[in-house]
Amino acid sequence: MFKDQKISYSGVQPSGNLTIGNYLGALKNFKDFARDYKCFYCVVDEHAITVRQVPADLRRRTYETLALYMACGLDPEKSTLYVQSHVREHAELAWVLDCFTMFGELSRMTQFKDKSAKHADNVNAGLFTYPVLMAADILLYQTDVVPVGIDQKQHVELTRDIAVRFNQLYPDTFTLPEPYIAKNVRKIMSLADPTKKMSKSDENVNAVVYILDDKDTIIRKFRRAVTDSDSEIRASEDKPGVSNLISIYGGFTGKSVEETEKEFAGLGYGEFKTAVGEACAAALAPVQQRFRDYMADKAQLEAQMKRGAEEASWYASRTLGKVRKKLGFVQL
Ligand code: ATP
Ligand code: LTN
Repeated sequence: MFKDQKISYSGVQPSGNLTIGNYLGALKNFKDFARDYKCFYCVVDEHAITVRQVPADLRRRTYETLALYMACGLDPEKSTLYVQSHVREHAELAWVLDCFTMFGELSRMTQFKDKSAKHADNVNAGLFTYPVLMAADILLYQTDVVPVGIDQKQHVELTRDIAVRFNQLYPDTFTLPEPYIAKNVRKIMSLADPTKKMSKSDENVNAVVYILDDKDTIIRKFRRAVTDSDSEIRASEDKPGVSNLISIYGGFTGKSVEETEKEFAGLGYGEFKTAVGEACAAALAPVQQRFRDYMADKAQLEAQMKRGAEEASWYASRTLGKVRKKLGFVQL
């Protein structure tokens, strides 16, 4: 589709207020690909409805997520920024790929296991086939690399398996994608329980730092973060609280674990937590300012959505056309 250009593709669900986990694990890295790759970044609203959403909130967050993409430095002139439900090919390819995905494979997905435990009253088929829709997102654009947090690596690997299976039957249909996981930042953990992922759908707002939190709130949340019983600022498996803060500090300042341990050697948790809060607030301030500017012009955001959807549809329809033909669907 793009002869000499590699493709980067990713998506974020408009299922809650975005967190610094989303920022450090995903959004912040998106723009690193913009120079050398053709980039597609999607607001995956169809994925979000696998758990119940309030329609007005879903709508507002869809605008906000698009505005955050731009506030994080993505230029809509260069990257294709769009909303998943505006491009019908996603749902259509997902159905086809459903027929090339095994029940056993989907049963092994840890996100399905976690989410079905969390939403035991609504274990719907969409929650189960969620990774197939994600595979459709990725494969429609002949993607080479998918920048995501480590929790999504399993889904990208499944996407690859589905693509290999399809290509074996119908050669040269899909490019095989690779996940790209940011180096220093693995998984950002909850500030209240550092053995649990920081998640935008966490009910405890103090466990989560949101990208749009103001400076005082950010510092207060970090000061309350759960740490460990001794007072040494050192990363290790038996110190998940401090290790998480070191990882967050590194994500915002670019400092390695060793540099951070050295910088805070001999100092107490109080000082370290304040420094993490300050570094986080300083890095997010310009993002928040740009976000407010973009949100102030809804018509412009809608124009952006429309343009993104038109661009994305053009590419998506080419891949889907190829798939339909290969499968033996009658072309009219
Ligand atoms: P939800 O709570 O609704 O499941 P989420 O917070 O996990 O949502 P997603 O929209 O599913 O967010 O994720 C968007 C991107 O952010 C994905 O690439 C995901 O891997 C990354 N991400 C989410 N949470 C974290 C985290 N705590 N640490 C690192 N990366 C994360
Ligand atoms: N499943 C991802 C969101 C997502 C995505 C994608 C990420 C949907 N489609 C395509 C990368 C590429 C999540 O839950 N974070």
